[in-house]
Order: sequence, then C-alpha cells, then structure tokens
Amino acid sequence: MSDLSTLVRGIQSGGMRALARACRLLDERDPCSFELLKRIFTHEGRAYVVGVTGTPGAGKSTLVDGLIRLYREQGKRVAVLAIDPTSPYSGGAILGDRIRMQQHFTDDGVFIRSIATRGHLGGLSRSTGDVLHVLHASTFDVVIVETVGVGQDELEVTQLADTTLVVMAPGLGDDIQAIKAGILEVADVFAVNKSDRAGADATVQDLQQMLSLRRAPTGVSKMQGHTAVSTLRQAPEAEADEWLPPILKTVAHRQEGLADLVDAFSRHHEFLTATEAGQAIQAQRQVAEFRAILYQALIDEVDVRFAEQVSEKLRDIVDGQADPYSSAEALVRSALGANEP
Ligand SMILES: Nc1nc2c(ncn2[C@@H]2O[C@H](COP(=O)(O)OP(=O)(O)O)[C@@H](O)[C@H]2O)c(=O)[nH]1
Ligand SMILES: [Mg+2]
Repeated sequence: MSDLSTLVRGIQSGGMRALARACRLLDERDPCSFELLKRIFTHEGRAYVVGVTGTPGAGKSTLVDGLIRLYREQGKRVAVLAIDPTSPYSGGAILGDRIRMQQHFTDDGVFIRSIATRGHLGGLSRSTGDVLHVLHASTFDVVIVETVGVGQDELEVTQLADTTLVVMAPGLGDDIQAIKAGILEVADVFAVNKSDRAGADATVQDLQQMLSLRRAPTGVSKMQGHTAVSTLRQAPEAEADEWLPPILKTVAHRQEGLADLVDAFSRHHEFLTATEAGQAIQAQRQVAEFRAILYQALIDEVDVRFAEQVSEKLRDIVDGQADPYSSAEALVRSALGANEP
C-alpha cells in the first residue's frame, strides 16, 4: 500500500495534512488504521504528554493556550488534543472546524485536534491513545491533552499522560466534589488558577489538607511543615523515590505562574524516567495499554469472523433455547480453540 507509505512518511516528517488525515482514519475506525498504527509505532523520540483536567470553567483552555505560547518560545513543537470539542482557544472558539482552527494557529509548530466525546462508547481513551501514537511518531516535543471535566472518561484519558495537571479555581464551589471523584489520585501537579481572585489561598490550603490526609497512614511525619505552594522544588520531605504533587498558583490569562508549572512538569518527567518508582508507573501504563489494545483487537476479530454465530446464539437466547453464559462460553471456545497458541 504505497498510499499508506506516503501517509507514514508525512506523519514522520510532521506534515499537518498527513496528521489530520491519520486522525480522520482513526476517528472513522478505518480498516487500515490498525496497519497504520503498526507501521508508525516508535519507541524512540516520543513526545512528552501532559494531561490537563479539572472543573469546567477553572481556566484549563486559557492555561493550555499559555502553555503553548511558553513551549513555542522555547522552540518546542506542540500538539494539543482537546477532548472537549467546544474548548475555546485564543483567536476564537473553533467547534470542530479544524481548517479554521489551523488557520488561527498559523504557526506550523502547533497541531490542534479535537476528539469528539460522543460516539465513543467508553472507547474514548483507546482512540485518544491511538492518536497519541501518531503524534509520538511525528515531530512533536510536547502533547497537551485537555479534557472537558472530571468524569470517569476524563480520568481514564489522563492515565495516558506522562504528567497530569489538575486545574482548580477558587469559588467554583465544587472543588471538593472533584477531589472526591478520584482526582487526587491522578494528579501529579495542581494549579490553583484565577489566583487573582479572592479565595485562592483557601483553595490551596484545602488541597494541602486533602493531600496530607491521603498520605496520613504512611507519611504523617513527612507532611509536617509541608509547604509545596509556589515552591519550585519538590517538597524536601519527599523520599527520593516518591513524588509529592506540588500545588502552584497561576493566573492563566496573564501568563503568571506558567513558567513554574512547566518547571514542575520537567521535574515530574525526570521523576518518571530517572527513578524506580517512576519507571514502575510507566511499566504499569504499558501493561494497561497493551491489555486495552489486545481486548479491542479480540473484539474486532470476533465481530468480523463470528458475526453469524453471534446472531445465531442471540436468536437462541431470545427464543429461550439457550442461556447467555453457555452461549458465550461456547463461542469463546470455538473462537479460540481453532488456533491455540
Ligand atoms: N480572573 C481570571 N479569569 C480567568 C483566568 N483563567 C481563565 N479565566 C477566565 O475563566 C473563564 C473560563 O476559562 P476556560 O479556559 O474556558 O476554562 P475551562 O472550562 O477550564 O477550559 C474564561 O472567561 C477565562 O477568560 C485567571 O487566571 N483569572
Ligand atoms: Mg476548556
């Protein structure tokens, strides 16, 4: 397939049209997308992936906008995946109009793509993962994945990131709920955005307290005197092989605190690559990703090769001739029995 080879070369050389086309193939679950993913997969030169999540209105998109600017000033090539298709980026809200989006960012060092949350039926993180591999194969230094809110889907998507930034803001009132939704567990760095507003310090304190409670069973003594707020270093109480999420104050639209954020990202990236604990986290992510890819491949194969048998079984179940458990067991046996590894 020379067409596919052209596409692969286009992706590898960072061609925007090739990237857009690859994303479209993945979106549509085109039959050649698996082949494409096989061909472009790379262990080398992967982009560093930052996931950005947090309550709607906290300022995620504004922050992402500022981060793009900062990384571009450093000469880095940046890709942004907006899981929320309504995310407004500077120059106007783009609502899925990718052509217009690209024109707003006339900068050819920036690639932006929205991933529709609808129609993915729980496969959102898988399809986001596939797009990430296309970006890894391309020329980007950094990929930022912004989610719409803090639902289960979003939390799953952030697990694809090297570093997860959780954005909070004072006065939203639902920060505590967000924390309860499991966000504390996924956060590697916290930003208390809108620090130009009253209540920012209270939000920081709430977060600190939450973090110390979580750590209480194993690390009470280490948390004493823990003041990670706005410090550039990792908390000195942290053990060498442990990451304590720093809490940084930001004012996104004024670019305040963003350099410190990027600095915290670098330190977390370093933690992931240079410590045993970090490497274990990465290995665990590879396991999870492989399982997801394997299961999806099995499902796809069964859907294609056993469509008829599946309908037959289904008819028997509906007619009261068979139970779903025996039917599933029989199908799995006949599907796998043919070529046992
Ligand atoms: N006062 C203040 N407003 C901000 C700040 N960051 C973002 N905003 C505003 O907050 C609103 C929501 O921002 P947005 O980035 O769309 O939030 P998202 O829903 O989390 O992506 C917008 O009107 C922003 O201009 C900030 O640091 N301070
Ligand atoms: Mg947004």
